[in-house]
Amino acid sequence: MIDLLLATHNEHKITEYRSLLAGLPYRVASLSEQGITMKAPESGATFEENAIEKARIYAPLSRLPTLAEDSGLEVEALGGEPGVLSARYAGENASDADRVRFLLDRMKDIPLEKRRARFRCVIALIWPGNGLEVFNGECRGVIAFEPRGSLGFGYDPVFFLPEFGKTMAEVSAETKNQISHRASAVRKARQFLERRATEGILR
Ligand code: ITT
Repeated sequence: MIDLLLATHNEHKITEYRSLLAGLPYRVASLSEQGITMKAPESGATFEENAIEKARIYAPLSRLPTLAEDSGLEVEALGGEPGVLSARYAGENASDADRVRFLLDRMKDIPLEKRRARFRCVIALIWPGNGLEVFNGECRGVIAFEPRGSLGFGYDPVFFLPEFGKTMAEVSAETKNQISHRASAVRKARQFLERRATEGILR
């Protein structure tokens, strides 16, 4: 098994990645296990810039192969907001519930047919001294008028999935890990991760 730093301070992301990376020859190490407490500034204008920034900051601190990600929600009728500001949309110390309420308030006059949205996830992978790879995933849905469900995290309770007739917070973790933006990005990264593991073992 090869150690892979999962460079996030978000416990929910860690739980999801542990499932999504299962079956690959990696042992997931968290920032807290590595004693890394610093928080990347996330100064980029895009998910990709932020994911790369996080990977470039955390990889040298750990000296491990590093997976960083930036993710968030884009609402069509809000011109792509909250986007890269998803985690900070309702202020720095707001809770998930505060962010959901803030979003619903901003969207209170927007009719159902204009509530299309997507979750996006960009993964940046760095192998120390060995370049950078980026993988994108997305998941499409509709912003509900009220929160429903208690699974998942973040904006899941208002992210309605028409094909399931449920919000992302009402489908099981297993289902979320098949259809989410994160699952889609990991699926694309899988081959690369497998190849790198084989090269590492042969070296
Ligand atoms: P790290 O930077 O340490 O990874 P973070 O929570 O700050 O943790 P981001 O900057 O990538 O992560 O912000 C992502 C935000 O987007 C997250 O806090 C949620 O509000 C939202 N989000 C991302 N993925 C989500 C998901 O699967 N379900 C619901 N909301 C999600």
